[in-house]
Parts: sequence; structure tokens; C-alpha cells
Amino acid sequence: MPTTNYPAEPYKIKVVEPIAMTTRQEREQYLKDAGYNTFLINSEQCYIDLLTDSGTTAMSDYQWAGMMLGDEAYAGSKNFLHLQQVVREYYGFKHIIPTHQGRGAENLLSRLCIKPGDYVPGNMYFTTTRAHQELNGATFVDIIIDEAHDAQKDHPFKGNVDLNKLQKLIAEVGAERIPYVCVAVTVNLAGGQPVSMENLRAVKQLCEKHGIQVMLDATRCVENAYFIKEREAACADMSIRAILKQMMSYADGCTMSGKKDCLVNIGGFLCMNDDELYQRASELVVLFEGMPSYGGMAGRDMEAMARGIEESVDFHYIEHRVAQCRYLADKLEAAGVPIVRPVGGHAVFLDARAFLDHLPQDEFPAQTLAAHLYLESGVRSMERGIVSAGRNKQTGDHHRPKLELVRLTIPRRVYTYAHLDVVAQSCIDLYQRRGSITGMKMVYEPAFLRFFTARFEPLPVSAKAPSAQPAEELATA
Ligand code: PM9
Repeated sequence: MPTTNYPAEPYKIKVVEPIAMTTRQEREQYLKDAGYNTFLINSEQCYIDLLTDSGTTAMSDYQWAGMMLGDEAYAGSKNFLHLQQVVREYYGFKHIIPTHQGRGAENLLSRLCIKPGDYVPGNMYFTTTRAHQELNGATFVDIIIDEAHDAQKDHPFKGNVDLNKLQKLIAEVGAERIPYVCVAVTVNLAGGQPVSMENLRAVKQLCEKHGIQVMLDATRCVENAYFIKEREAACADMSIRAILKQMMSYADGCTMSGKKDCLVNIGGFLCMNDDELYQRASELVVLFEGMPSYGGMAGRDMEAMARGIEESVDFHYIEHRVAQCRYLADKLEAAGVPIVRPVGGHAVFLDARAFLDHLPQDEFPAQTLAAHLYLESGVRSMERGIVSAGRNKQTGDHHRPKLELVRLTIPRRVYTYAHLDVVAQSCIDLYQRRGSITGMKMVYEPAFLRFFTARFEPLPVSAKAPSAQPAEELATA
């Protein structure tokens, strides 16, 4: 077969779903109704929906066929047994407890392992993960390498744990105050950046020495495995499946949002090797999710997930997925649009700080950029900056992350390169007239995970650039 720069889709399209075309005037109204928060826009009001890769996957015919084999017994469904067998085979953990989605597993793990006053180190925070840790009385401590906080710095494994930071924390607070280290593979908020096999091994060795467990956030572990194959010489000849299993062997368990790398629309799980932890998890899960043999999932969804896991390690699938991200990133970069480098495995992140460098962070540049991108073209994206970061529990002030980003997230097996051309052109057009864009103020702020439902209003002028033109597009919306 001829080779191309970007591999063609390794699938044929059997079912199609029409997408809506909207006018700019309609989008102005939709955006205003949504409080300028892209989470609050309806799906049918979007042209190309890059809000998230979570639960937005197109399932295969093999998975849909599995949906018809759902065993909806209340307990001991055959689909659970299949899922258990597949997770054991592909991930290597002894025990699995299904949950309704990733945060269900995070809730269980945090409740089971954290005591008030504990510290949970992790390679950059994730919104739901940190929220559950804090709800249970822990303080999250960021131990990712410094490079991860710099959008422009190149590093093959920007998700790596800084072992010195971890060592320092252990020395300061004591190993007994650290119930586990949470390592995300890949790191979503750093731009989908991977962790190397070498780093995973070293983290495990250090933790073992101190009797601390390592829990992976395995949400995008197959993407991480692909980057390891591509960038780590020692693993270049291994299959994705073998890399995945080796990655997991350096952990005591994991939480998983199956809505990403398990190629399904709903579901998740918690895994562990420890029998006693499993026993306690089996007792707790019935309070929040359901029986240990279904968690929050229907039998048919567990079947689809088992089959999705099998498909997810196919080299051509994951090669194409990462290539789609590169394709979009290359187009944007060629036009000078600032993005996070290197490009990750699930999305391209616009560097909103650099894109709208005339806006102070307190005017929510990434939120503003996401709103304008929707207005421009109907492309929906997600803020991943100061709004997502929330507030400091102690001081009540905003967390002010160095990374102020807009995520263009690519759903799995859904869009083609032609769709990505449209996305790239929309960003480029907007970049060319970025100077006319003014910031926003938050007019409604929910208590938890505010980015989901917060509401905003456009400001007439920006505090940092008093001479900026009035926000003609948003202010009149
Ligand atoms: N990630 C995403 O769009 C869903 C909505 S934003 C909170 O990226 C990681 C690394 C995730 C993640 C969800 C979860 C939670 C845990 N870890 O959404 O509960 O990216 O299945 O998973 C989203 P659930």
C-alpha cells in the first residue's frame, strides 16, 4: 500500500449521522442563551463538535453486535465476566469493579484510601480527580516535570513525574500521609502528554521503597502506549498491547474512564491487585454504583466495553487517531497559530495566552476564545485554563494555571481529515483578527467543577488593553 503523511481512516463508514449547519446570527443567540459557555450549547447547534473525546466515540459493528448480547441480570451477568476476563488479560490487574464512568471510580478510590490531612501527589491535576481527593480531605500536590507547564517547550514525555519533587514531598510530610501517587497516562490538562515507561518504572521503585501505592489514571493509556512505542527506543519493537500491559505492571491499580480509550459511550472501572482493598471496594460500590458485578453499567455496555478494549490496541486504529491530531496541529502551526507542543494523543490545544495576549487571565482568555471559535464557525471546543482550574480551597482565590488553553478534542473514529480542514481554517481566520476580541466576566459560578455550568458575559473593553476595539460580535449578541 502507498504510504501517505497521514494514514487514511482504517475503517469504512456504515452508518452516518447528519450534522447541523447554522448561521452566524443563530449562533450569536445560541451562545448568549448558553452564557458563553460551550458546555451549555446544545449538540444540534454545533457543526463540528470538538468539546470532548469523552463518550463521543463511534462504536464498531463488532461492538454494536455485542450490545445485542446484553445479559441484563442484576448480578453475575455474563458480560461482566467477559469484561473481567478482558481487563485481566489486557491490563493485568487482579480485580475490577465497573463504575458508571471514571469519576465513579475516583469517588471509590478517594473514599477508600484518603484520610483527612493526607497528600495525593499527581502529574498535574485533573478536574474531577482533584475534586474527589479534596472532598475526602486530601491536598493535591503537583509533581509533574516543570516542562509540562510551558506550552512551547518540547519534550517527548512531558507527562513524566519529577522524581525529585516526589522524593521531597515524601521527606516533608512522611510516606504515611501519602495514601497513593496518582499517575495519569496521558496527562490531559498538559495537552495529552505521555509518561515514559522508564519514568513509570522509576516511580514504582521509589514508591515501593516507601510503601506507597501507585494508582494510574488509565483514561488514555492506549494513546500513552503509542507514544512510548514511537519515542522510547527500548519499546520500539513491542506491540501496543504488550506496552500497555507493561505500563500497568508498574501500578497497584487504576481508575478508568472507559468513555475514552475503551471506545465506548459510557462506563468506567476501578482496578486493584490488593485483596483487602478489593473487599472494601466491593462493600462501598453498592452504596454509589450498584452490585460489584455491574457498578453503574448495563450488561450490554459492559459487553461493548470489553470489545472496545480488544479493538483499542490495534496499531492502525491508534496510529490514525494520533495522526489526526498531528494533521490539525501541523495546519495550525504552518499558519502561525500558537498551540501546545508537542501535540498530544487526543486533542490539539490552542495556547489562548499567546493567541489573545492582550487579555489578562482574569478575563478568561481561553473561555473567550472558545466562545469566539463557536461564533466564527460552529466548531465547539472546551476551555482548559483558569475556569477549569477552579478556586484554592484555603484562600478562595482563583487557581491561576500557567497553561491557559482551548482544547480541540478529536472524538474517536468520528470525523475525517476534511472536517479538520474546516477547524483549522476557522482558527486561522480568528487568529488573523484576534485584536478585536475582548474578554469576559463570570456572572454565575457554581460551587463545584465550575467550568461545566458557569455563565459569562462579554466585556466592552479589556482591562489590559483599554484601547481595544469594543467587542462588536459578542456584545451585540
Ligand atoms: N475527562 C474530558 O472531556 C470529561 C469531561 S471534563 C471533566 O476530558 C481524566 C484524565 C479525564 C476524565 C474525564 C476523567 C473523568 C478522569 N480522568 O468523565 O467521569 O480526562 O468518565 O472521567 C473528560 P469521566
